[in-house]
Amino acid sequence: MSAPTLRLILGDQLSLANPVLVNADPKRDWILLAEVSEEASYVPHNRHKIVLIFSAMRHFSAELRERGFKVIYRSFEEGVPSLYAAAEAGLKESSAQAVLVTAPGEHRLLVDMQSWESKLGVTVLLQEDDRFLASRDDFESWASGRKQFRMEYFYRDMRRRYRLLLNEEREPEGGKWNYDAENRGGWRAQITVPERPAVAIDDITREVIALVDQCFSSNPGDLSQFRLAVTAAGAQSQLDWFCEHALRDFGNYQDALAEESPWMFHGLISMYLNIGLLEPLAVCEQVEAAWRDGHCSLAAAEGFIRQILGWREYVRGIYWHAMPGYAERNTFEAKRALPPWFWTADTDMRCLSQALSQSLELGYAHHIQRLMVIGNFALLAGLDVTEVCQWYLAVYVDAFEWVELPNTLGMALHGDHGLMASKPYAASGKYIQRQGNHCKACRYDPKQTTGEGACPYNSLYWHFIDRHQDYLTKNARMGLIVGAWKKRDASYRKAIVDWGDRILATVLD
Ligand code: FAD
Ligand code: DLZ
Ligand code: SF4
Repeated sequence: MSAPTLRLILGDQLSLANPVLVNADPKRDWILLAEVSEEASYVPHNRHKIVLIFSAMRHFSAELRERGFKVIYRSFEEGVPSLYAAAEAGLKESSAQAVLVTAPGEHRLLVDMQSWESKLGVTVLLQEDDRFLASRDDFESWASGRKQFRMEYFYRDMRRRYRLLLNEEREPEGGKWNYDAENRGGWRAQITVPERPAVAIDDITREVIALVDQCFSSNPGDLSQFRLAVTAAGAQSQLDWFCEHALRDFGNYQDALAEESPWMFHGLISMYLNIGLLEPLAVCEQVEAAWRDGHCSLAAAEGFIRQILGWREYVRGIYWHAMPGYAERNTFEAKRALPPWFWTADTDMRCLSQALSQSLELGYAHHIQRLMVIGNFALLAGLDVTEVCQWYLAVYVDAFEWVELPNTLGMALHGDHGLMASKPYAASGKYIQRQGNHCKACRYDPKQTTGEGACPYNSLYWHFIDRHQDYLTKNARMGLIVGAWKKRDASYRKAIVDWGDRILATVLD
């Protein structure tokens, strides 16, 4: 029998398909999972995220033991400082001769792990994370020779490769690759948002909640509202519920904003995909089957599959393609300090206050809230790119840098000179008014641009266009807007820019 190996499983690698488990010999090898302070505190993670990860790790280790594996589990109370320290102690305890780990999803940890072999004095093997549908090499071959990356073309290749939503001629079902135009409905409370099913909280989760309450008391997150699944079976029930009750309306209201619901008809599955409780291809296949069985429209199924097969894989490709320099990019040299109310949601801007408060309390906001309410505000106000990215990494339960950074720095803040998205997602209050029903109850008026009571998004939008006109003119679509702006009377423009300055000096306190 060859020498035992120590197989380290990280808190976001909790699936039986994890490559380090595939060839593991339960009689010979040791599995290591560790709750460590370095991972739990490199940003002030939302408490929901820490509970989710610790509880899911504890459930997963119990499952591995039931399957006959020898598991070393370090709980947070033991005070292990880092994954390196856990591996070092784990080697002594197990007498293993090598460490095997699936490559982490964050660059900082990958760099750290690359130094382990020389420090530990044993072989440290980093396996490729094959839980994604495009490997890093796949993305590089797709990207090579292209001047511009556009998700749509990547997505079409992925549809062909995985034969999703294709007809017998291997053409897209319904004759179109993309039904985005049918996914942009606004919200006027036309229908009732279905009640989400409760998730049972067992003793393990209860214990973790008590621990996190005590040790992370100043982090965001209201744990009395904890409602996440912590096992693969629990995550699957959430997905089943979504396919039965919400997928049907996901398409129509994908881009909508609602006063009465934080999640509307969204899947609420990103955290499960990201930590290994759900598998992306199986999710896409289940959604395709729901469409084929008549449970939803093609537009709904295509819209949902596009997010997972397209966007999720694309952003991961961009991250590894462009790191480490990516995190330093800042197209607009945005440096204004993040206002303290990003951590309290205490602002009169109704749409923003609601998006911030649910992000802080629940660790969740849907895509349009992240992009067009919070991200758009940060873009227009020129908030510091690094601070904004750190905020996103901290507050969301599904946040890991490989997915958070391209979405925030690239898509929302356009900090990467358009590598990720063809134009900045900048919009005035008019867009938010069209997409939802927040404005009615807001103290600001989305129809006004200047003066007391004018919606701050409006003057800040034109302030952004004005201060970055040289850059924006080079973009075909933004160029038209800059052209129209420049044709306006100088005194008209000055009044709006002055009002924008005033907003920046007052609202951002
Ligand atoms: P649904 O709307 O139901 O979508 C289904 C699934 O598609 C999601 O679960 C997710 O896995 C995937 N998906 C959708 N859009 C994207 C996208 N742009 N990138 C990657 N996957 C996508 N997603 C994260 O998983 N972690 C993050 O840290 C994160 N940060 C974001 C930051 C910003 C500024 C923006 C604009 C988007 C961010 N997203 C992030 C993408 C997206 O907003 C979330 O995946 C989604 O809101 C999760 O909720 P859901 O499961 O209900 O998604
Ligand atoms: C996010 C997180 C947290 C809060 N805690 C742990 C932990 O204690 N142990 C662990 O193995 N992983 C944790 N994680 C997930 C890691 O931060 C994640 O694996 C890396 O960020 C790479 O994606
Ligand atoms: Fe948001 Fe402006 Fe509408 Fe208020 S008026 S909810 S700030 S878009």
